[in-house]
Amino acid sequence: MTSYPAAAIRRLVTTVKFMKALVRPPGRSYVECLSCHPLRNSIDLKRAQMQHEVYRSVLANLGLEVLSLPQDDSHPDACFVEDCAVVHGRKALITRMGAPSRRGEESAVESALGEYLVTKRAEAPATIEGGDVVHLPDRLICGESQRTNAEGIRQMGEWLGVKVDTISDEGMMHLKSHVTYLGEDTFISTERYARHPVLEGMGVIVVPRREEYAADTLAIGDSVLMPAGLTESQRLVKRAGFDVISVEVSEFEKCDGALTCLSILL
Ligand code: CIR
Repeated sequence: MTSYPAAAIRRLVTTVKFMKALVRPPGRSYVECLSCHPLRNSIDLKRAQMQHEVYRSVLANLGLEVLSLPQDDSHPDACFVEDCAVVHGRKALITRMGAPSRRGEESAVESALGEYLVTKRAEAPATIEGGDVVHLPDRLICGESQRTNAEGIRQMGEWLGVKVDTISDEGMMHLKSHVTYLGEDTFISTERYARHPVLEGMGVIVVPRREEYAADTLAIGDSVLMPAGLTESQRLVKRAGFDVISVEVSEFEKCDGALTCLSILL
């Protein structure tokens, strides 16, 4: 009989194992994306496309099969595929996005995911976006936010058959801009939710106030993708025992997007 070290077994139950990543490069209209970022008028499309190419190769180097949808020039925000679906196990909820201009992005995502998963669409009056959903192996934490309402959260929990905890705050756009899960029973969070009851009993790395953008991380196995330049937060995550991969996402930050937004893991 093979015996596995305790640390390896622990890692298996505290992280979600992904095989594939669905992505979509930014299209020609990307500079018209929804954004409140002060630098939104300086978005460089070529640079965004290059940064996306590097992102895809990082995922491939981590062993994921990268499924790339054709760009969608009719939806400026379409590269932020995460918002189009929530995957848990072998099921996906195709979302009804809270931002009306983004509705329609989900159709190509639905067809692609339908090859591998059983899908169902969220129905009005639900609104829900994947950027609000933090994935743990045995539960989800969902933001009730500017983009996701209580009915969206209810439909998601019912279809995916998983426990959902909620963080409600109408002042937030997406929960994952504030909290993400690293694995190993550890979150990374801005101060805003670091002491929220749904994180209780778990480790929480709190990012410094000037590095709040570092709270949106993408954990794949033992590796954690983090935005380049936020060195203090990267140091905290390394010190907690994770391998950090630093990724340039300046042109996505200018569209209020971040690392998780650019893929759906399945
Ligand atoms: C939006 O406002 O919808 C896009 N400009 C950014 C979406 C970012 N998505 C995410 O955080 N999951």
